Amino acid sequence: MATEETLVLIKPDGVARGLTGAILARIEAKGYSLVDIRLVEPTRERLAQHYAEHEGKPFYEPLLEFMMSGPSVAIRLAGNRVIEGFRSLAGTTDPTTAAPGTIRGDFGRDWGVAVQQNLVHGSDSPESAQRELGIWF
Ligand code: YYY
Ligand code: MG
Repeated sequence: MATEETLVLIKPDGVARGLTGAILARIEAKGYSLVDIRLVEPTRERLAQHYAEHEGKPFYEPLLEFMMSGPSVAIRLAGNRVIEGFRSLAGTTDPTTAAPGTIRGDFGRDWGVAVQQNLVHGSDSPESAQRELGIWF
């Protein structure tokens, strides 16, 4: 068994829409362990570190503004192959086309909101997970 840790964020839209409990229920139902969890209102500096790979892209500024619009729930999550597994649970980036059964596919709105409002973040590799956990915890 390959136990790993990943960073999960329930983004400001998920918290504001009262979906924290529903999202946590899916994470727990899958059998993952909450190692640490906290409500965070991130600074621009923290977000710039977190989203460094996207600096300069057209969606970068709106993404940071959105991420500063309210608190997020940051989770240190552990489990067997949890990095890939949580990404699968989350669904693809754009909620409009994310598969039913995924967090983004089931809860993501496809009217009048940008792609950035896709409810959750999950680290995409072991290297990203280590880096991002260091930024948020
Ligand atoms: O890892 P994931 O969150 O699925 O997507 P990324 O490509 O890393 O992009 C990070 C974040 O940026 C995404 O969750 C929404 C936002 N975003 C966007 O607003 N518009 C895009 N065209 C691509 C990404
Ligand atoms: Mg990403």
